[in-house]
Formats: sequence, structure tokens, C-alpha cells
Amino acid sequence: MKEFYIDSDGTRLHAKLDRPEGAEKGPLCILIHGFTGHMEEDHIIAAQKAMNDMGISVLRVEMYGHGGSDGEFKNHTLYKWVTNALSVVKYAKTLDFVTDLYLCGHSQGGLLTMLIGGMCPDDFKAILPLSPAWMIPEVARKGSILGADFDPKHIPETVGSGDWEISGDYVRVAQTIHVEDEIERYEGRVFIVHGDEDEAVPYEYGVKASKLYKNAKFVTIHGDDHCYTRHLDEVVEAIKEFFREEA
Ligand code: FER
Repeated sequence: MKEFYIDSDGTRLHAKLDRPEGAEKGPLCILIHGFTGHMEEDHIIAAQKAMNDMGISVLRVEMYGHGGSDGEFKNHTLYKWVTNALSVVKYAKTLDFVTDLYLCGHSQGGLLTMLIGGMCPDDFKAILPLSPAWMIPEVARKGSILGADFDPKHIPETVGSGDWEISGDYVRVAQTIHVEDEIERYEGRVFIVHGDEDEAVPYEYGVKASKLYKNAKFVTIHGDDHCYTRHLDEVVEAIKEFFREEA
């Protein structure tokens, strides 16, 4: 494992690169956590190990305001994350060992994966949004985020639940994003996993995304929640099977 920072217009992004044993040239997957998440969460590590087992190098990166990266959680926005992810893609493309590039993200990182897929459709062999929180722009326009309600036409200075607090700018940015446009722009392979008892991101959004993409594979994790605390082994097996089909 190699630990380092990637520059994103002056923001230092904390990164870890894990390569399969003895790997020379080969594929690389960028892997991104969700809202309030970080790169050491069980489901992120499990995804990383599953990919390493399939011969894929994995670059875990923490976005603005998360983990060991610069920025305050409260001040993060999806535009900052988009800027960060574009910097990471640019960095990954400079690595000599990389053949094919993949992008994977969980939840808000899955939403980010969908946006970047649409923005950089030529850069990825496939994208892997895991339980993608692509309803965030919709709920931001309606005025309810993770149980915190607000007036969507008169956005308050801060929005929060007690466990977390974000600035009104998070909401302002989210309200402008239209994920369907970016789904339409991406014609490559898409692999979506979603637990059908997800308490944070309704399962129906995974189903709907897999139907809207032209070329998606969808795996339901039956009886599982947002972070796959009950059947993480099934997620690992589904990821491995996807890369087996890719090989
Ligand atoms: C929301 C619902 C779910 C939301 C975020 C999530 C920020 C989940 C995000 C994650 O786990 O990354 O309204 O708003």
C-alpha cells in the first residue's frame, strides 16, 4: 500500500493505492466513499480487497471535507467533489502501469461516479455506482435531506440533523444537478449493487438507474442495508463476478 496526497486545485486529497501482489501493468479502479464516509469503512475496504483479488489495482481517495483530506465537512459541496474527482481521474491517467481505468463509489460517491461517468465517458472501461445516492439533487429541490427539513426556495445558512451539519451551499449546489443528463451521456458498462432494505437511499433508485443506463448490470443484495452490514460477502462476490465477466 502506498499512501500519499493528490492535489486538486490546492486541496490536498488523501489517497491510498493498493496493488495486487506482483502486479505490473494492469487495470486501476478509483474508489470513493459516501457522505460522512471515509476510505477505511468496512464496505470500502471489502470492495478494495475484492478488486485486488481480481487483479485490479485500487486507488482509494477521500474527497473534500472527509477523512484525511483538506476542507471542513460542513463546507463540502457536490461541485467540490466533482472538481476533486476530475483531479483524481487526471492523476490516474498519468500512472504508467494503468491499462484500463474504472470508477467506483458508494452512495454520495456513487452519485459522483454517475456524474463523472457522464462527464468523462471516454476515460472508463466501466463505472460501478454502489447504492448510488442519486436522489440527493431531487430531495434537495424538495427540501429534505436525510431527515432534515428546510424551505427549498429559501435555503437556510446551515442544514443538519444533530449528527452532521452542512452549509446552505451544499443544498444550492445539489439543487442544480440533473443526474439523468449524465446517465444519458454514459454509454459504457455500468455495474450497480443495491440492498433492498436500504434505509438511506431507496432501493428503487438503484433499480431505476439500472434501467436508464444503456448497458447496466444490476445486483440486488436481498435483506441488506445501506452499508451492507448483513451480507457484505455477497457484495464482494458480486464485484468479483463483474470483473470475471470483464476479463
Ligand atoms: C440524503 C439521503 C442519503 C443525503 C445523503 C444520503 C446528503 C446518503 C449519502 C451517503 O451515504 O453517501 O438526503 O443527502
